[in-house]
Amino acid sequence: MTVATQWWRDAVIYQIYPRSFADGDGDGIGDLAGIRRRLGHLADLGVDAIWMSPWYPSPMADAGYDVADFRDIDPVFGTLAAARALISEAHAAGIRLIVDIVPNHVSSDHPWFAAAMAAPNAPERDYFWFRPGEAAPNSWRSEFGGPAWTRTADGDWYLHLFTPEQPDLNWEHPDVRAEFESILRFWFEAGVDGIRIDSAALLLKDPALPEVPEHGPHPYHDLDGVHEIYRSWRRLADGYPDRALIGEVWLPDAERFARYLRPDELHAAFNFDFLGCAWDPALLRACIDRTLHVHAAVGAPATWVLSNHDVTRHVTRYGRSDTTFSFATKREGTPVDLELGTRRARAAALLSLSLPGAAYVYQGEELGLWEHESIPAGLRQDPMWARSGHGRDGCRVPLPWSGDEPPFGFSPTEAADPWLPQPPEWKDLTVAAQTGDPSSMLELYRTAIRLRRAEPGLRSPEMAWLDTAPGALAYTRGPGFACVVNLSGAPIPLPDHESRLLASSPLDGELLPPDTAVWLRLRT
Ligand code: TEU
Repeated sequence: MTVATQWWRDAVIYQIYPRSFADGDGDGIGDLAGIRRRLGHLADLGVDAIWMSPWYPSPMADAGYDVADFRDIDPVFGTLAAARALISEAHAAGIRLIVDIVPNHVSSDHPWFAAAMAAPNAPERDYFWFRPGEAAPNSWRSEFGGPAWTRTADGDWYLHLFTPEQPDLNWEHPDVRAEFESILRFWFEAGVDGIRIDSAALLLKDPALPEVPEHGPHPYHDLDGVHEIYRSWRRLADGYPDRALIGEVWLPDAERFARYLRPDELHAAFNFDFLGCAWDPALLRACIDRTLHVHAAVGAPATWVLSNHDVTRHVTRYGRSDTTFSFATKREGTPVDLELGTRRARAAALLSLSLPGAAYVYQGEELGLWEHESIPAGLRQDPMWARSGHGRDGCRVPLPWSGDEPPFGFSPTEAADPWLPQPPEWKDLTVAAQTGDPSSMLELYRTAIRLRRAEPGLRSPEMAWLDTAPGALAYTRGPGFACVVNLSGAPIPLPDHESRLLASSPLDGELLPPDTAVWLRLRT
């Protein structure tokens, strides 16, 4: 893999949330042994790369996004030797591997924070945001709810934009910068193909620690100086062949978002604009245009993301009357039509897999899993739930592989219960139940990903809108391929075509029914 392919520009990248993919040792928690055993599923699906959510030693206050040691693997997941074996087995199967780096904060169990807490004058306090005072330095709020400051026994306060077990690092300190460059090198030398950068826009804080103003510059979100950090990471990544830096950048302003993708910064970033967009033809079209426009301006590939481990699964989102996503309005437990949501999710798969750029698949979306919204409060694990009453556990439920009842092949027989309960209804959504069923979500994804590689149009960087019925989206990719998505309430005619390649639901004669997408080969 030494040829420069810029593989990240059009890859299908599958997100593994390791706690919930497959359990190899029977403790009810997914692990590397489980992933290695199930690599065949990803090869059958045809994905180009895996993004591994954090697998490092962690007290798991935020499911591994609280990292105690960036150069090892948590024993619950396995060992560094198992991680190296997974990287080479994935490569042997033609699948690249991306690790998740969390630079905004570390675990309160990290040696730096332990040293900082050991004495009020410890030099390690400068690696974090410690401040003296009777009251907290300001009223910043944690992203998960509650104050962003916690007081130590000696009276100082420290900043944590997430849980108190995730103290924020001080990126003004040169040791912090040097440490993360060393961590990047460690993983690049271990052979990983890319880095997903957690909370990438949050790293720098205004040292004056002002209140968050209603208008005007934000004191910790998207500060201009953050770009210098990513420029230095890019210089580092460019020292290795074909490695990608992919940012988790949540920014409503598309122009500010694109700054992270300038030619000397990150290679790609997650498209949360698309993820949060309503199932609405005008809004989706505007989102796609905006995405392509801002990415083209900086020469970066677009990404298409429908779900991840933080957001309501899109089968559920698309089955509600309001189909948008935002953390503030999760609408957990409000009415949902899963049949409609599934139908739309199938169409959305053909949409996102046929737009120019890279497509991300969150584990379980290829099975059509929905958000598990009735997990009893006592079994919830997400700190966001404890702090705000909105939780992310419902999208993190262990995958169903086979069988008629939990744990659905997630764990070996005679194992502990899965760490989150699986809905019994998922017996119809297991990999085994869907395999070979041409009407299943899994076979739709398998076929679509295979065609994405095989159809010359889908490999073309070109995309052009086609005139179509109101309420529908239609576009060509290169001269020979078109996708039509009907988001209106009535069937619509298809454009002139040579053959039908794939449809998300059965067609009605020559008509495309509502909430259906079709891939067409055009006469050239
Ligand atoms: O999520 C980051 C995240 O949730 C923030 O970006 C936040 O929502 C945003 O700034 C709101 O404007 C990542 C991980 O994906 C998540 O699982 C972790 O809990 C979190 O970071 C902390 O590491």
